[in-house]
Amino acid sequence: MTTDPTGVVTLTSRNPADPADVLLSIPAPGAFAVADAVERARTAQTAWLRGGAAARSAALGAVASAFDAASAELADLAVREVGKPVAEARAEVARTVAIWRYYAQAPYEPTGTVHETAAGPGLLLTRRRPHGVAGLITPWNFPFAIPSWKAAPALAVGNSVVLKPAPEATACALRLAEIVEKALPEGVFTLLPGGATEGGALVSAADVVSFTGSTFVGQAVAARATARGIPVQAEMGGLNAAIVLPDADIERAAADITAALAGYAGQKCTATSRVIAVGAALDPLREALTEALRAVPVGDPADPATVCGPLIDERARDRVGEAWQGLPVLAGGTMPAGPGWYAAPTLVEKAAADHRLLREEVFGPIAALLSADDLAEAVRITNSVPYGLVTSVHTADLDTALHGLDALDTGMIRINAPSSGVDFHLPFGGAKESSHGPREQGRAALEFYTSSRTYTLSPARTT
Ligand code: UN1
Repeated sequence: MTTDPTGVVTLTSRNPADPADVLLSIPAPGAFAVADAVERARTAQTAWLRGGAAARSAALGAVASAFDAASAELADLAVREVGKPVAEARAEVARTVAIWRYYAQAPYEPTGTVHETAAGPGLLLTRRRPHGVAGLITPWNFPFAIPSWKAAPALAVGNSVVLKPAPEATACALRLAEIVEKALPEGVFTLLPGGATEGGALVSAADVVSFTGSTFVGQAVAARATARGIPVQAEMGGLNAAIVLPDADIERAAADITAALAGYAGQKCTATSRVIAVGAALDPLREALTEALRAVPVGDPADPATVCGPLIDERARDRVGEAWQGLPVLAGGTMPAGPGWYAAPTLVEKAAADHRLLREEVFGPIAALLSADDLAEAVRITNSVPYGLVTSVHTADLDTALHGLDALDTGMIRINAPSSGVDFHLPFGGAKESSHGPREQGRAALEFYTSSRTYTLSPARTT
């Protein structure tokens, strides 16, 4: 984003693998446009809700089919605009189709409960109702899936939606909006591209807010929405650990960790950035992980073999380079030549507990190898950071999985699986600075986008 001397803000989106390739350059619409869009969305919402469950279900199903039909083209657009390796981009579009299909059934879900009165004749009911206009603020790293897993449940239960995507993913968002708008009545879904100004205006006008992005911005969004008294959820950073026990299949653990560290250049809040080897796991894991990371195909995201593509921009690439300074590098520690902002998947060791790498999210393909004497110490290390999103644990012991991890302060635990790549039909979220407010995804999202109303029904005549 750039601002000219007259104050006009321009949104520019570039190909991270070839920064000379500009996808678009458009003026930001400004705060008034957001307020207008929310007003129009509020008018459209009433008819959308009254239109009934069948109409909403059919519309969401039509969105799913349209995404399916456009999947190859959408994956190529994500490759070009946000540098997602094409294999992952295709998987993201497939996930997007499944998300819309899943929520297309949600309008038929029960919306409440029936209760006996405490005393006397009558009936007590609860019924969940939509909030009105859902304001969604989404990041660039899942340009189709994240807007979809927020918009689809919001729409299913009868809200209208105004979406403000990250500037880096504006072209993907415009294409997504084209698909979604076509299947819905006018004004029910509106895309408003923009930056902080538009995002702030949306939080000031919407009836419910869902945000995914940095902790810094997410906390400001949560504070502003809370001050207005509207429901808000914010999915923010992670500093996720992989705990490897000596009984684990070390080769398999190394493969899972490599996928979670290097896939899409570590640009996921669920990526692994700390690897904690317990006891005798340290030496074989160091060897297996170093070898696996050195073998990761790095390069052009359009190549189907690529696992680790470019970082989103130069600043993001440089942040990775700064993170390994002064530490022994086991794998990576280089910046392959461009065009494009590349950093090789990197593993470092001997980072002191207060090292930046162990305090702040780098959002790149880098992790620190740490060691613990036993599982209890590994859990303490895992919990020692301000974040608590997801932990992967690699072990053959079911008791460890079911009983040994109770003290972990993370919202998601994945046994013998990479920390990234979560399922959309279950609640998603974490502890501490990773998440604010209720969980998103799955059925939890249907609750978040509604509030419960209690009805007391007493008979008109008591005879
Ligand atoms: C995943 O790991 O499949 O922004 C999803 C993010 C997360 C989503 C991760 N909210 O990276």
